[in-house]
Amino acid sequence: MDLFDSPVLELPDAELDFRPHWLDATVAEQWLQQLAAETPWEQPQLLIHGQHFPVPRLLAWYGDPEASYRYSGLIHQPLPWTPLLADIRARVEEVAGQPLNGVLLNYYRDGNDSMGWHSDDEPELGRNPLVASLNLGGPRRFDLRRKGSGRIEHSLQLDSGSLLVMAGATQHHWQHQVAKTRKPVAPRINLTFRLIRSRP
Ligand SMILES: O=C(O)CCC(=O)C(=O)O
Ligand SMILES: [Mn+2]
Repeated sequence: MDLFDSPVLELPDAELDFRPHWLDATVAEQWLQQLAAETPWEQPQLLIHGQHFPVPRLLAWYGDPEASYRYSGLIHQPLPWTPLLADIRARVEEVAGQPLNGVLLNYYRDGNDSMGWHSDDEPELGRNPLVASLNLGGPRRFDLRRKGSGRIEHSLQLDSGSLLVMAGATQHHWQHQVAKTRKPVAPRINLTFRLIRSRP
């Protein structure tokens, strides 16, 4: 059966496949601990109106040698795949049904860490990017809004072990965010696997 034959989530102009219990909870916890400990986390500065602000989370970019990627305004060369990340990539590729040559790791240390509204529509991802997003650790809310609209149209709770695949025209029409929260939340690592088709 094709990945998107029976999407759980029906939003117009989007292709979303959400698998809340994709990964066993014990494995998710093991991967979280290992990735938190072995990743060379960075916190790049963003330049906004001439002022520097640290990105409100920690990041790392891994991938095949050709998969350089631009985020936070900077071009990042990929770190080489670790055995664990290579294993996770192989499993995620089976669901995605296509190769994925890079992964962005986002580490949300607590509810104060966040990711602002954006679409994953960088030119190097090609026309209709597939982004496969694996969640480990504390649950966070993932909001979706139409481009150009200020109203949240749909929210998902991304629990540990869940996998969200966005494909097709999703990034043309929709933006997503992970907002800050005052609720106490456990540390969370999100891995977004991508296919970089050309150099940025
Ligand atoms: O942390 C998340 O669930 C979202 C991550 C994301 O949107 C991204 O890396 O582009
Ligand atoms: Mn994104």
